[in-house]
Amino acid sequence: MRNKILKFPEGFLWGASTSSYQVEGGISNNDWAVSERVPKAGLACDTYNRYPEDFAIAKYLHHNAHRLSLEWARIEPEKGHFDEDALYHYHSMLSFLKDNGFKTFVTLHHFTNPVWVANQGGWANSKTTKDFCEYVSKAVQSLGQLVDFWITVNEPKMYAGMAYAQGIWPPFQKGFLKPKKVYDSLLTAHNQAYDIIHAYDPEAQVGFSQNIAWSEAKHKGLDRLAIQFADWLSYSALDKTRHDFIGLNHYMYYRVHLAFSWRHYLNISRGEKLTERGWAIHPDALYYVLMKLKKYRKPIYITENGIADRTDRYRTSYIHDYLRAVHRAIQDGADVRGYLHWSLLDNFEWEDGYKWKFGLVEVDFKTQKRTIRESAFAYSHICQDNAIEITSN
Ligand code: GCO
Repeated sequence: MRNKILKFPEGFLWGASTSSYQVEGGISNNDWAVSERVPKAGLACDTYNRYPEDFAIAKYLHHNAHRLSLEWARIEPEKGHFDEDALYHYHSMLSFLKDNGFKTFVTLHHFTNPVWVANQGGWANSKTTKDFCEYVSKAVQSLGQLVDFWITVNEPKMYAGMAYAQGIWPPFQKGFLKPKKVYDSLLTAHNQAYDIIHAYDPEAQVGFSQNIAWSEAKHKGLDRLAIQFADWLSYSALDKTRHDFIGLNHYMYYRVHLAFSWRHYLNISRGEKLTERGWAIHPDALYYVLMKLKKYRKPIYITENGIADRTDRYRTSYIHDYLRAVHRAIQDGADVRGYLHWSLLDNFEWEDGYKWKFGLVEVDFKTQKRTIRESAFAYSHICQDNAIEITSN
């Protein structure tokens, strides 16, 4: 047995991903914070105040890129009223990252909306797209010089599904046609934001993050049709948008089997290793998705990939195995230029509150103490070496 080093391309970006409501704390005026039907993030990781500590940890762990999101509700607490203090605060956060040599990925919409947006009907109201664009203009003018990569919207498909089809996220609607309308509005908003950002800086790098799973049919026929439909939802969005890069969030592998009871229409194959969250661990899935994304001839950044693993028993091998799939995809022609692990810190996991532990760094939510997990050190070596080491026979 020998050890083999698999090098990543020169300049590959390594880091972690976060989002404002999940880590910042102290946000009281978005649609999640005012709802009684979902858990509240409360103080979260208090990253809004503790960012120097958190970013210093990321630097210590040899990350050279970081993804965060701006909270629209902080920047524009009332329609047309922009909070200069909030913009100044984000300016300080991003300057801190830039001064420490990080490439910055900044998301403009990561699932949450200001209360005033929710009150006017959220993304089901076409006016919201125009309002979003005004917020984008302001953000770009104030922060543009500190941003290397703009991610306009995070997982538009997921957001439309959870908020307007499954009714699990605000505004808790279970519509049939609305989800598609909301999805399309988010993609329109993306395209308009793309133009706004490019008018400000023609060289800007703008994309959005799409969650794409890899699914296999248990049987031909209906199972395969279901997959084709799901894939069409994911990939057609890339056909009808303008983007300088593709942001890929990848977690899922499904073995699809349509059953008669529609509540259990989807089955994940047994025998798979599942994470605590119940998601299948299947690194080849990432390889196959990357192979499908090749045809767009755009740089690809993995803007999320990670595992809920409270005990940290599986995270190191998870990262290693998924990166091996990424490396193989690069060898086979996929233009992957960066990997941002979800997430830097344990954080607020939406409808499940603080149940899942996705962090490279453990957070004690009572004391706000950070403890770097073993897997974070293993990942740190990869970041530093720009390579993974494998054992081969
Ligand atoms: C998503 C989001 C993140 C989640 C992560 C883990 O994919 O839902 O972008 O906000 O926290 O995926 O569940």
